[in-house]
Amino acid sequence: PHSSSSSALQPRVADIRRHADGGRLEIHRDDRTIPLIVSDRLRGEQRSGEPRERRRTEREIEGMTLSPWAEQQQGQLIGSFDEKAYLLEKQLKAGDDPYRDHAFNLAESDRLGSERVIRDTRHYRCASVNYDANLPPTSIIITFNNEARSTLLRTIKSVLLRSPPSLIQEIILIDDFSTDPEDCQQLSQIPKVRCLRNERREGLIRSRVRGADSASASILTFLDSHCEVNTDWLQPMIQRVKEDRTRVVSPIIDVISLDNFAYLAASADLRGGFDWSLHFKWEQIPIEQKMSRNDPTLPIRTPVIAGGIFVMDKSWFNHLGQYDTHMDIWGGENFELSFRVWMCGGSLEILPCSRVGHVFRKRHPYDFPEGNALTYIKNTRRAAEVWMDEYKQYYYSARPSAQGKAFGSIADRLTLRHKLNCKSFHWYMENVYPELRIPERDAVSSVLRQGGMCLESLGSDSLGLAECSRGSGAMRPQSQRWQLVEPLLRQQDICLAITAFTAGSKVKMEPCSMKEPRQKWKPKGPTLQHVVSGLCLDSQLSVGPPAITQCRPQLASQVWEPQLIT
Ligand code: LR7
Ligand code: MN
Repeated sequence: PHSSSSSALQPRVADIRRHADGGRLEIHRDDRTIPLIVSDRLRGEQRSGEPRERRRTEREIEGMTLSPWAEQQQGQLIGSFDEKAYLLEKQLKAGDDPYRDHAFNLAESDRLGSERVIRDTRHYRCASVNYDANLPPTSIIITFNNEARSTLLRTIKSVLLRSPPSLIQEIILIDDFSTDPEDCQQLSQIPKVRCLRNERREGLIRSRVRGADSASASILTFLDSHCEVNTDWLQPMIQRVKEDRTRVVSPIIDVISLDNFAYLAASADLRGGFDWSLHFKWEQIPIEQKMSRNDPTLPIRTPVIAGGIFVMDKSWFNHLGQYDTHMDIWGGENFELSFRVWMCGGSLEILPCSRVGHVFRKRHPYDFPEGNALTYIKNTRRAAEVWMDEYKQYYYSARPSAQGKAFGSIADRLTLRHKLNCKSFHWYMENVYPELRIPERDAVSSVLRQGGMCLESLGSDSLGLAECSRGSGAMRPQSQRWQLVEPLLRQQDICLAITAFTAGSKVKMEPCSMKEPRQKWKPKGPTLQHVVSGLCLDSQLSVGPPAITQCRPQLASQVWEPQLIT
């Protein structure tokens, strides 16, 4: 039922697999933007340490999720707001594709109503953790662009119903120039809810900054517009931030099915990670940390946060420079914030006793004025240029198309980094994310020798043979260092490519792409064969520049001897 347009985080494979031991049901997707799900039916078995009488029945679970405040204050919480009228004003018409406008099943969301019982997905030991009685209140900030009325309302009501009222100072909605201003306006009839509408589309980053600037509480809580908070979600986060304002904390993000809106428990031992293309993914916490975790209620350190759902002290948010407001629409701001928090003296944690559900989608239902890919590149490029120091080269080799794309001025952000006296990305790699592998260390470099001569790149277009340099190790000039990472013959992020598929065609260097057939090589005996044309790399020493010709391994000009650089 989904349209085929894809998001930057579009999952490519989703396959559901039951573990051999029958213990767990997990969804594996190769991009891992949706957390692993622990099947409800089998959760009891996983809690074998729990005494029998501690296991809750469904009825008890229901009793717990409808909090005491909800029961006492049902009326006051919503005030004069006419929920039924609000939802009825916008209904799917018979025959409409329920996925079209929001990339989730709107019919199912509408059918559910604004309040429902959800399973308390926390570890049972969370129920007996104590929090300070006098925790400070928070301003909830929700930005949205054309969110469905039923999901937006459910987000707000879950906050009002499942949080101690004294902790909710206000709920600030930022309507990011949605088509219908009434969506937001009408909701401000609900007590504590305020609505700010952007005069033009700003994107979630500038919208959140606007919300934060107008917040009156000293603690900020950010939520996406299609969430459902779970039992006691707020206290653990406010407690940690109250104890130390430099902590930036997130809940475990549970999964709300985009098809049937089932609320599914996410695995409790995941943290946020990424690859060099700055693609977010959930990953298992490192095994040593997992083994030393004997209290499942303790925080989990995370290298990055998913981005949408977190709590942060307002003065710390401002001190650290809020967000990079030159980032547009969606994407990348979670890396920028995460690097900044860690490198400038703070920390990021996931709190397992806090759970918030989120509808994970497969595509963006809204448009990107500059296009989805360009926007993601602009935003991540800004994050890489400001924060990643020399490690940004790995970003560019993983995302060659980012080179040469506009990203605006970063002078202000560099000044900020300097002023805050932040640590280096090298420090971040060593202390926060040592598990992230560095590509260069994995690919060994070698020279490609022909007698005393070596293959050399001379600028982007021309290649040639030159006397092999005497320098050793790091002193060896870059122009003679090659990494044979099949099928690519790389020099960092540029790769050897043929210019045409016919014999006699010259070779050149260009940005690497695993998908480019002109860049595919394989060693064949002493020669280097271009995979698709079947022709071999020939130095053509006396005839002209290096080219591809008919393979003849007995020809000295086709024999390449890789020699490791040590
Ligand atoms: O132009 C826009 N203006 C907006 O106000 C575009 C979006 N938005 C709103 C939108 O209505 C929603 O409330 O911004 C919020 C996030 O947009 P989504 O829900 O389309 O994004 P997502 O859930 O795919 O995005 C995750 O990554 C984003 C990177 O920029 C943001 O950080 C999101 O907040 C973040 N969501 C989460 O972290 C929830 C868990 C998902 C994961 C992983
Ligand atoms: Mn979202």
